[in-house]
Amino acid sequence: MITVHHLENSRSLRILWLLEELGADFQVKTYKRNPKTNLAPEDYKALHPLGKAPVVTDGDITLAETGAIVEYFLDKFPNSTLRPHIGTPERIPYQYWMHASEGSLMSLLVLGLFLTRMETAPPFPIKQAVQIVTKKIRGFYHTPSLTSMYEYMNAELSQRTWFAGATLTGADIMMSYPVEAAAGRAGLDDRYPNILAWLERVQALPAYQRAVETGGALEAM
Ligand SMILES: N[C@@H](CCC(=O)N[C@@H](CS)C(=O)NCC(=O)O)C(=O)O
Repeated sequence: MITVHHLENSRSLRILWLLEELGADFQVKTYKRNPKTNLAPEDYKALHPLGKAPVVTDGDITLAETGAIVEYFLDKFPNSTLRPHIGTPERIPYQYWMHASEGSLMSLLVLGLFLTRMETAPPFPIKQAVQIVTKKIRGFYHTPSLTSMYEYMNAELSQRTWFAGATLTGADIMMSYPVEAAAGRAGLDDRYPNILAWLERVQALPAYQRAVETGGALEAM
């Protein structure tokens, strides 16, 4: 039996959505974040050496890392249309967005989250000094990198309905979490209408809605 160990308000929502799209038979075990630290609870940490969501078990196999889990299930359901065949034009953007989701976009969003925490958390005597540093990091690296990424995504989505082409693929599932996070807290607004229209298409999909019913909607952190 496939078990999705779902951490509330986390990347594991993508796996619930994937399995709904695949029509897989699975069960869900839900875990709450530590209310003080927002980290996964101890019983989640026991599932895998890194203890990061998502973790999925399939019989004796324990899986972690969203992209690897998506590929595992696309191997297990080879007739699904969620992965373009090797050699097709759609395969190139599929692979790019599968990896860019966590590798490029999500890493910028996590950096932004920590910059914001650094700006707001320190006590008065050091707050101003910290803010001078974070402003520099935002100015020379973070804001231009994130803006380029949003512009690139918006341009790509002016040419196609989904990230890899005319049909939904695993790349869209991978991109859903960072796009929702970006729209919630990281300046992804109506300057990028094609991305927002894509997000509306995602949220209208019955399988996505079933995943949200099971796992809860994502909330901005
Ligand atoms: N690149 C990893 C990131 C995993 C990750 O950081 N997951 C977050 C949830 S969105 C987590 O487990 N946070 C709680 C914690 O670090 O304890 C993946 O996509 O699986």
